[in-house]
Amino acid sequence: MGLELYLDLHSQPCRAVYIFAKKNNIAFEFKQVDLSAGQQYSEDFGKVNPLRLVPALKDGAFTMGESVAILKYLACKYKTPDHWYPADLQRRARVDEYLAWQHMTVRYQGSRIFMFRVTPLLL
Ligand SMILES: N[C@@H](CCC(=O)N[C@@H](CS)C(=O)NCC(=O)O)C(=O)O
Repeated sequence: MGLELYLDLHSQPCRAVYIFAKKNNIAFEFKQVDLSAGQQYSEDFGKVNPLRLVPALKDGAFTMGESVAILKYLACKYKTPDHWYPADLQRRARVDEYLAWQHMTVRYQGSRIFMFRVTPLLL
């Protein structure tokens, strides 16, 4: 069984994983999880990510969630070009620093803008 990525492209961390895999020509099966239809609560998806969040990954019997951890897994497993996740400790630490920082800053604030400014326009 090959690599499967469980995604809903309305989700920012899903888009990050999707773009990274595509950009690096990583072959995967796209498993759509429609959050608006509540598919994250299906029994099958619960076996992939018990936290019921996307993105999630299945690689053979191995499953995991969390976009940042998935990105690092893909970078290491598929040996993507060095600039993505450098072998050099300090250059890698810079990437890790950004990945740790973005959760509560760019992503969090971006989600709030979407929730409070964009969503009302769609209602
Ligand atoms: N820290 C997680 C966040 C994952 C997350 O919050 N995913 C949202 C979509 S952006 C989700 O699956 N929500 C489903 C729900 O809340 O029911 C990551 O980076 O992967």
